[in-house]
Amino acid sequence: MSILKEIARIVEERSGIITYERSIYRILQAIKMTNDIWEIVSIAEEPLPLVTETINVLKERGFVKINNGIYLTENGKKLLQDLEVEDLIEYKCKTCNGKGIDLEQFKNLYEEFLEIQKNRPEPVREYDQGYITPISTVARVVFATSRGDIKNKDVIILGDDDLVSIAVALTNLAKRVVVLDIDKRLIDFIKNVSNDYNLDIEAFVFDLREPLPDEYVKNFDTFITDPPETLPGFKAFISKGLVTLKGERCAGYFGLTRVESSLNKWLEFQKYLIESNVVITDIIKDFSEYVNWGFVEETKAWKLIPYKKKPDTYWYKSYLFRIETLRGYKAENSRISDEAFYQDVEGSCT
Ligand code: N4P
Repeated sequence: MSILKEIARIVEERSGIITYERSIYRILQAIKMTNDIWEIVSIAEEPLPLVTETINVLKERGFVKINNGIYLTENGKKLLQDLEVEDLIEYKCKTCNGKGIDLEQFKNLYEEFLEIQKNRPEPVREYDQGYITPISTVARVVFATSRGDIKNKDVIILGDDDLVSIAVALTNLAKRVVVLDIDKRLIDFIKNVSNDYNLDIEAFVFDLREPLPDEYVKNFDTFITDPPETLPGFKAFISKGLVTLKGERCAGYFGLTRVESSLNKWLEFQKYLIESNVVITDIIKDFSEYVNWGFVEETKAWKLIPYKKKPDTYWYKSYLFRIETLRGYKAENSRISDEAFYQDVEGSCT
């Protein structure tokens, strides 16, 4: 059996996550490029528990050693040579940082948003919060604008530690901006900003596991959200998003990571969209970068990493998805049980 296959089998057995030879290969590529565990997870694009388990096996076999970083041993270097492991170079556009949009015309909006968000509530573990950088929030809104989903539209944001509602309102383009979040601190913050800047944002405390009240049903053109990445969490947020939409050819936006979701889980998410008669129109890699959250030492990720050091780069990123409803699409407005809502075997950041 090839060494990649052998390691993949052991990692799959121990982690409970489907592991491919390519998963192991990608982790070796990442180790070749950096010694930092968080960067390795980011480059490898495999779930963090799969990456840390792979590093355990590589260590047991004498391919790596841990010394406040991950280092290849002589045997490890030889393994990489034998497998002809190559660097992964991204050739990303330096102007837009891969987001694919030009923010030039939105400089003032960005400056204003940057100022406003300075005393925002910090993320809490209870709700698996973790917000994206201000530039990512503004880019999300500009991207949605470029797709025709903001101007003269009724827009709803489901869960908003990213403060997307504020950025949408600052464009002055939307007809209506509504935001729902479980966290009263966020709703109070958004309401205060809305009053101070005359933004007319309608903000309410709401737990998205509950069925949506009538006033939110079939009343919006566009929804924007960033779901927890368990199947129940994803379904709760996306189904509620779909429920808010007026009808056919309305749009939804959400983010998905590779840190907390394998491609097999992505497939489950995509199956759910297909079953709902909803189509994906856009996927943009690493569109959103997350500001490192204060409670990292309380997370499963912290327990799993082979040496304890806080991240010092934006290593946790999400792909931006845009979806559209098609004829006969289905949207369920049911109560979701809170079993495994925030974390499954692949998750680790809460
Ligand atoms: C997780 C953040 N707990 C980071 C640390 N997740 C939700 C945050 C909403 N902004 C990210 C989920 C991405 N789909």
